[in-house]
Amino acid sequence: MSNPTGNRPDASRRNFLKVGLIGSAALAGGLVSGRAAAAGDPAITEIKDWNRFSGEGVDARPYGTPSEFESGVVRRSVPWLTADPISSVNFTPLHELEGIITPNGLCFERHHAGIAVIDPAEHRLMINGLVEQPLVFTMADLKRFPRENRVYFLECAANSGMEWRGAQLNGCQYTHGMVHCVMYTGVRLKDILNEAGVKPAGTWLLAEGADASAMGRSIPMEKALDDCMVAFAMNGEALRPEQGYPLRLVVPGWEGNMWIKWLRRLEVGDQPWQLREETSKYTDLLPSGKARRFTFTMEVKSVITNPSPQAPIVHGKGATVLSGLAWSGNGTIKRVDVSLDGGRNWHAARIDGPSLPRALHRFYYEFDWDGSELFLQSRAMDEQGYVQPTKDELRAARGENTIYHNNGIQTWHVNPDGVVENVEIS
Ligand SMILES: Nc1nc2c(c(=O)[nH]1)N[C@H]1C(S)=C(S)[C@@H](COP(=O)(O)O)O[C@H]1N2
Ligand SMILES: [Mo]
Repeated sequence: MSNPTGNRPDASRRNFLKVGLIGSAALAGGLVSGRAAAAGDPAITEIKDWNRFSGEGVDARPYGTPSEFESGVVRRSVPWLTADPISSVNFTPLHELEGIITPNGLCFERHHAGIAVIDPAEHRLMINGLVEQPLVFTMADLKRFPRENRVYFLECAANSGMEWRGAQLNGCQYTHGMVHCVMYTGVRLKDILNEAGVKPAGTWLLAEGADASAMGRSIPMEKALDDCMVAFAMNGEALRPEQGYPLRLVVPGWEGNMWIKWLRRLEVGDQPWQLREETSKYTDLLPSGKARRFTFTMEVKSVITNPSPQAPIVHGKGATVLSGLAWSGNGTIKRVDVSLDGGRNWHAARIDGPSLPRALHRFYYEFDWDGSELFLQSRAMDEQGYVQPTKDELRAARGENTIYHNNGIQTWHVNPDGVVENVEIS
C-alpha cells in the first residue's frame, strides 16, 4: 500500500500525529506546539455522535453546499458604500480562500440594475453595425462553435478605490475583494465576429447587456479579435445568474466593467461608444484636470490575504504561514516579494499552483514569528517586468482625486497579540 505521509507503516496513531506535526514544523522552519498530540485531549478520547451514528444519505443534498461550520465564508457588502443594494457591489472573502480558483458562490458581484433572470431559451445574441451580415444567435447556435476553457481573473476598476487617500476598510475582503478568478468555458468572440464578417471600417465593438442598465461598453476591435470570449460556463457549470447567466463577455486582463453580463448585443462601429454618449465614468481625473481615459488593463497587483484584519494570527509565536494573491492584466506573475517590516527588507515568496496569464497566482512565505509587531507588505512583478508601485508613487503620478486603478502596495500592521489592522506607512 502506498504511504503518502512517509511514516513507517507500523507507527502507532500517536506516533503518527507526532511525526506529522514535526514534519510541518520543519517545513515552516519553526516549532509547532504539539498540543494535538498531548494525551487526554477530549477531541481524541471522547466518542462523538459522528463516530456512532450514520449521517444523511446520498439524496439529502442533490446540489451540495459547504459545511455548516463554514457559514461565515460569504460575500459581504458595505452598506454605506452605495445608495441602494440594486446598483451595488459585494466582495469576495479572499481571506477564506485557498489556491487560485474562486468558488462560484463566492465571486463578488457588481451590477448596476440588479440581477437579470433570463430564460436561456429566450435569450439571443445579436451582431449588427458594420458587418457584412447581421446575425442573431440562440444559445444552441453559440454552442456549435469550437469551445475553449480559460482561467482568468476579473477585477473591477474600482477595487481598492476606497484606499486611495489612506487606509480605510479593515479587511482584504473589502480592500481587495472586487476580484474573482474562475475557469470560463465559451466560444471565441473572434469566431462569431468572423461569421458576421466585420467590415474594414469596424474598429470598435459596443457590447450591451440584457439587464435594465444595458451597460454599453466599447472594446477596441483588436482586443475583440485577440483573446475575448463569449462564455456560458464558469468552473464547469452554467454561469450563475449573478455573473450574467446565460451569457457573458470575457475580456482577459481588462477592467471588469467591460465584461458585459447577460450579453445580448454586439454592435460593430468605427468609434468608441464613450465618445458618442456623454460619460465621465471609468476615466481617471488627473491633478492637471485632464482625464486618463481608456485605461483598460488592470496592472500588476498583489495582497496578503493571511494574516489580514479578518484573519488575525491566533496561534501565537513560531511557525507562521503567510499567504496571498497576485495578478496582472499583462500576463503571468514572475515574482512576489514579501516584507515583514514595512518595505525595508524583502524576501522572495513562493508561488504555488498554476501560473496562468491573466489569472490569480497564489504565493506563500513561511516564517517564524517572534511575537513582535510586523508591517506586512507584498510586491508583485509581472512577466513584462512591471513592478507593483507604492501608494505614494501612485498618488504622486495621479493625485488623490480618483478611485480607479489603485494597484498600490497594501500594508497590514500585526500587533504582538496577532491582531491585524489596515494601515499606511510612508
Ligand atoms: N450587463 C451588465 N454587465 C456588467 C455590469 C452590469 O451592471 N451589467 N457590471 C460590470 C462591472 S462594473 C463589473 S466590475 C463586472 C462584475 O462582474 P461580476 O458581477 O461577475 O463580479 O461586471 C460588469 N458587467
Ligand atoms: Mo466594475
